[in-house]
Amino acid sequence: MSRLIVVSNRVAPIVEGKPTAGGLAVGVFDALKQTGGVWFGWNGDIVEGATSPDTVQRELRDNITYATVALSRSDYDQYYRGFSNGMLWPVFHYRPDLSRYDRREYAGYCRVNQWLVDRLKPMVQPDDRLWVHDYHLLPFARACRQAGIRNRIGFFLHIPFPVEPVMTTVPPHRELMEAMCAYDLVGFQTDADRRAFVDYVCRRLGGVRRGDHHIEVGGHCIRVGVYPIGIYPDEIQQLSLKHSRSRQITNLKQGLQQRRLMVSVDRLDYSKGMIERFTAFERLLEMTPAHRGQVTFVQIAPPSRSDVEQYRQIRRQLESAAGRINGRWSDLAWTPLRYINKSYDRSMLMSLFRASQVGYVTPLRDGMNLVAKEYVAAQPPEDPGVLVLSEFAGAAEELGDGALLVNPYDADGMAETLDRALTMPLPERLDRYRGMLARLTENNLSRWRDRFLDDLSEAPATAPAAAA
Ligand code: GDG
Repeated sequence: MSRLIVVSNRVAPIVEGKPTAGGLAVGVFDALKQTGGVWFGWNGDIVEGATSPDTVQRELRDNITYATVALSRSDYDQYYRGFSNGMLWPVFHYRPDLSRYDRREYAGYCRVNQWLVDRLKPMVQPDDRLWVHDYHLLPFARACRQAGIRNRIGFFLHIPFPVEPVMTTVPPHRELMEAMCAYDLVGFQTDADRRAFVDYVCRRLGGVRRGDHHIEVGGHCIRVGVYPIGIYPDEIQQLSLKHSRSRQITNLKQGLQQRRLMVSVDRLDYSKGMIERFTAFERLLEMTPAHRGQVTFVQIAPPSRSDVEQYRQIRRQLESAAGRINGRWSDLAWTPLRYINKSYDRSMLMSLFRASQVGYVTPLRDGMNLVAKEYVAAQPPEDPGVLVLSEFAGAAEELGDGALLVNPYDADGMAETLDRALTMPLPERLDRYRGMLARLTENNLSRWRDRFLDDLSEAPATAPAAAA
């Protein structure tokens, strides 16, 4: 089997047996462990100055070479904080109103992509396959081709891909899309994302569909596919048992005194719909007096990207909403909302999911949302909780039959659905849980990886002349 080179914005070496943070890291690690290879990207270090140091640090562990670079402050500001997170992230989550375009940042984004390719090039062998991840690296393949790298290169987008009228709010949209067409395989989380990409390429770049899976554009044939990222349900179930009898979970249960528990876990991000979620929880208390004093909602939201203004803003809004709701509804014996701004050990989170009656996962837009999948997998099989899930999460395509789907913009509708979730009888909960678990088991993380890599091996190879 040919060697695999994974490229992602951030590389964080994984130590087997230790709990890790999330889907991308686990999936990539697993793929690399099987095939051996290189994981290349930024190590998270920022050095003062205008230019990033050219040194590539290498570390071999578990058959994987972690090859990482540091970024200069100005590259970090332009490529990562500026264009990736200040422009692409909001637009791809359908929030152009929150985006901010700066030509210098875009130039920095392209420059860092090219610079990363130059650092990687000496490590690439003729048979290697390259698997590039996420919105930070849309022009990576084009830069590879310009540097003479002819290997098969696949790209997977972890976040949504916006429809054409939204995509076109990114000023250099055409250039970015042309650059994306240098990949041999482009993969998305959902069919809606795939369709949006294909529509743009066919309508604006003169692409022509070739069967169900290919588009021909500019003399190059790209394979396009849908690969919903998964989890390992058995592993989550094991993790969820680990802390079930720990002091923290026992104390939490005692403190609840038979009250029902609703849980949400999200990076603190405006795309996750936390304000709307708080509002709907308050509507529940207004509309259904029977729940007052009887339900506690725990929102865990570890801060993220706090050097981007929009993230500081959403944090202030959430603090104020949480204070207002608790001020209005708490009494001496009950605090309705516990809003916690810190991160927890992964197995603690899974035990918390297991201890709760409702998983409340309502992003305004999300590529997939692994929390929704983890919530289901962590449930006690004989007495599972209910998943309330936004119809705008990629996970709704797979879990729509078992979860209670909501529109996060409809506070009254969400409040009614919460009431239904909190009072759902056991047979219906069992039925929904079993259906969802079967789906998660079938579409697990290995399947995501294997389908992507199989399709990459079958994608039409880049012809040297056409690619330059
Ligand atoms: C992007 C896309 C797509 C959260 N808090 C803690 C913690 N987490 C873990 C969760 C989950 C992961 O982080 C978050 O994954 P999500 O999928 O929910 O969201 P994003 O971070 O936005 O991820 C998303 C994903 O990529 C994969 O393709 O699904 O749509 O936006 O695993 O459990 N983990 C620990 N402590 C925390 O406090 N240990």
